[in-house]
Amino acid sequence: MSTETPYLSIIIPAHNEEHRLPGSLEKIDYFLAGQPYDAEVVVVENGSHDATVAVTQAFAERHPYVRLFVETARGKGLAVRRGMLEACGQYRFICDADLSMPIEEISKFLPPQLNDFDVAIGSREAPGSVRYDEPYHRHLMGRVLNWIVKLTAVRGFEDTQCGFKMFTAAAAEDLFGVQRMGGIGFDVETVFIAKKRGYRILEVPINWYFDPDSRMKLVQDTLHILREIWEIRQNWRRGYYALQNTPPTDES
Ligand SMILES: Nc1nc2c(ncn2[C@@H]2O[C@H](COP(=O)(O)OP(=O)(O)O)[C@@H](O)[C@H]2O)c(=O)[nH]1
Ligand SMILES: [Mg+2]
Repeated sequence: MSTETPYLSIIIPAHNEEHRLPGSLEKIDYFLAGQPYDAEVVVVENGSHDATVAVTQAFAERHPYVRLFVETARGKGLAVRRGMLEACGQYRFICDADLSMPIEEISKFLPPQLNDFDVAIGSREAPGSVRYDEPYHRHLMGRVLNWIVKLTAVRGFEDTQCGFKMFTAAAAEDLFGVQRMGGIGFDVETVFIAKKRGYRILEVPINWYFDPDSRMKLVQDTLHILREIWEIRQNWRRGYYALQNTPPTDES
C-alpha cells in the first residue's frame, strides 16, 4: 500500500472490461494530469473471462498511480468494498468502468464545488441531471426499482443505483467496514447505513450517457437487488451494522 495520502482515490470495479477500461483509464489519466491534486486509481477485478487483468496491468506499469486488485469471488459489491478499503485517498469515488458520467464531472463531488458532506451520490434523477440515449424500458425499470427501494429500504433518494458516488475517507472506512452485500445491493446498503448513522448525504445531478454494452442483467440483477434488500433489513435487525465494526457472533 502506498505510504502517501492522495487527495482522491478513484475506485473502478471491473468485470469483463478489456474493451472499455483502457479507453476510460486514458481519459482519467488525461483529466488527472490537469488537476492540482494527487490521485490514485484502484481497479478491482473479479470473475472476468477476458483480458481485463492484463490490460490493466499493462496500463499500471506505465502509470504507477494505478493499482490493481483481483478478487476470486464474484460481485460488484465485493469489488467496491475491497477498493474502498485498499484506497488511501482523502476522498474516494466509485466509478463505473464505462464512464457513463464523463470524468470531468467528478469536480462536482469535490471542494470547492461541493462541501460539508460525508457521502455524495451521483443522481440521474435530481433536478439538473440529464440522461442521454437511455431506452425507455431501462429508465422505467430503474424507476420501478427506485420505488421499491424507497418502500422497503431507504427513503429520500431518487437514484441509489448510479455507479458514481463520493465518500470521505472516514465515511468510506466506516461504511465499507460494516457493509456486507457482495452484489449490486451494496449501493442501497451503503446509503441505508449512512442514513442510519446520520451522515450528511448529498445528491449530485450528473450528465449520464447510456452505454448499451452493460454488464448488468436487467431481470436477474433486479431480483438480486431485491434479495439483498431483504438481507439488509435482516442484518439491521441483527445489529450487524453496529458502529464498532464488530458484528455479533450469533448467526441465527
Ligand atoms: N469487479 C466487478 N465489477 C463488476 C461486476 N459486475 C459489474 N461490475 C462493474 O460495475 C460497473 C457497472 O457495470 P455496467 O456494465 O456499466 O452496468 P450498468 O451501467 O449499470 O448497466 C462496471 O465497471 C462493471 O465492470 C463484478 O461482478 N465484479
Ligand atoms: Mg454503466
